[in-house]
Amino acid sequence: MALAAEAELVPTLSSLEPVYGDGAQLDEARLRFARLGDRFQTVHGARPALFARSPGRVNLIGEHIDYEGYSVLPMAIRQDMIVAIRRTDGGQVRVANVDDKYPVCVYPADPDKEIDIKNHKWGHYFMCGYKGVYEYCRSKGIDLGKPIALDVVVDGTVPQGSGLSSSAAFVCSATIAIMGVLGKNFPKKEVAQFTCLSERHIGTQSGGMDQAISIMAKPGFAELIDFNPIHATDVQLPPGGTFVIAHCLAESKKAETAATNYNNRVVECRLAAIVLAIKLGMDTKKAVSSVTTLSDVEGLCVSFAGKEGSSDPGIAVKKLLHEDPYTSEEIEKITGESLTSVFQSSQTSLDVIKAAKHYKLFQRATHVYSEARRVYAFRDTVSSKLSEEDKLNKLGDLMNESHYSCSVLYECSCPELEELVKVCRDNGALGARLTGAGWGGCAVALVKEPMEMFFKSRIDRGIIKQNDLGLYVFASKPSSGAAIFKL
Ligand code: NG1
Ligand code: MG
Repeated sequence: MALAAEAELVPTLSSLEPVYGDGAQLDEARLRFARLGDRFQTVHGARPALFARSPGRVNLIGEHIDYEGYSVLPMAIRQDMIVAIRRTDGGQVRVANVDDKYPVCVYPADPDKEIDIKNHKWGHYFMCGYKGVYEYCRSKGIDLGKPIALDVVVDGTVPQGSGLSSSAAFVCSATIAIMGVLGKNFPKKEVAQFTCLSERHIGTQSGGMDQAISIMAKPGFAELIDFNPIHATDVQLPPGGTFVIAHCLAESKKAETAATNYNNRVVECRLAAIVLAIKLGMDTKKAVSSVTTLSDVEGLCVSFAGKEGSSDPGIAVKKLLHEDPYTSEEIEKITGESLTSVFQSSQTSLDVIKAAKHYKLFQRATHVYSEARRVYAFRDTVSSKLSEEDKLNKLGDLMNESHYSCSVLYECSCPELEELVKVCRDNGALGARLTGAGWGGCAVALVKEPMEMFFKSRIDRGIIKQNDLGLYVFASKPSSGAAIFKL
């Protein structure tokens, strides 16, 4: 069933109902699309040719392991990015926003032009999608002719820098909108794969989770997403639990802090994998040239653990890596190569090395191997024969363990997130954890019933204004994936 779904093309719909249902959400969506169309008329002096929509997501478990090749378990949320678009002959891509806070961004209609990542602008994410469509088509030998000029207006409801993947919702909705204008469609699985590469033009070495769930989500299900190749398996969550998402009010500026935060962890994981491979007997040159992720060396680690009577790759980490941070000199001694030469093909990795003081290989590898196992434990718990009560308790425990690992071993939390996770637990959440990349943004808590008053104490203390509550705290049900609309 899942395979058939992945061979499906991105849906082109003639009404909003399949995505927004037939209740209050539909009325709201109708208004929103109408306003977007009117805004398009005002800004660009014409009606849009079509619309596209792609959702944000909340990751329930499996943090910072997608880029290491491990499966993750997110669900799409109703907050999304909608795009109105039409082809023009002006030679430019003009991207406007319904929110005046975002000034119009104008780019030459040239997919080969690099994105100016040193000078970050909100519209850059649209151009990631633009470049990505051309690159994908080129790789498939599809001739798109002269690059097209576009007029665009977008409207996003995924809060930015919140760990709910506003960026992937933007890149994915841009991508399918452009596909729609070009009259092209491709299997969801392919789109999920190439939009992950597209988003890397912003300078983060992203894994594929956000794009995969945004494109492939199905209403009512969370998805277990596997990589290499991408594959989605439906996961039906226990009906007695609700996932409440809450913002800690610190924004995570991922693109701007990539060198010390996100990309730094990708580099540390690669170094941990190379050092482990060498300690496990792989030829040094081979390790440096062929090992890129911790999943590449899992087999070797498991064989090592086998000698100790275990199947846990974490045993190899414990025995072969030390807890003190590694200096670059020490790593270079092990690998026999300078770090600048190991990472010579990636400017964003070289930026990491320039900024890094040391490398916490033990901690990062321990997080990745243990988090990968928690994802499967979560999935197995959902489908187990446990009572509803026991299931929810176990899922909550796994979420708490995941948060601890993110916070202590991966160091991607922040004081505001720590406080928020504590508030959730103090108010009766069965489990709570940061979600998404971290360093700000949202936490997700598993609660037994929708709790309107869950965050009362924060309102009472003036941390959140009563009127803003809906923006910062909401219960979420799994929403549907990306679609093109010809209304
Ligand atoms: P955010 O910053 O929450 O969109 C990022 C990555 C994911 C994944 C998570 C951490 C992108 C687009 N997304 O998400 O691939 O690695 O962090 O689990 O870079
Ligand atoms: Mg993002």
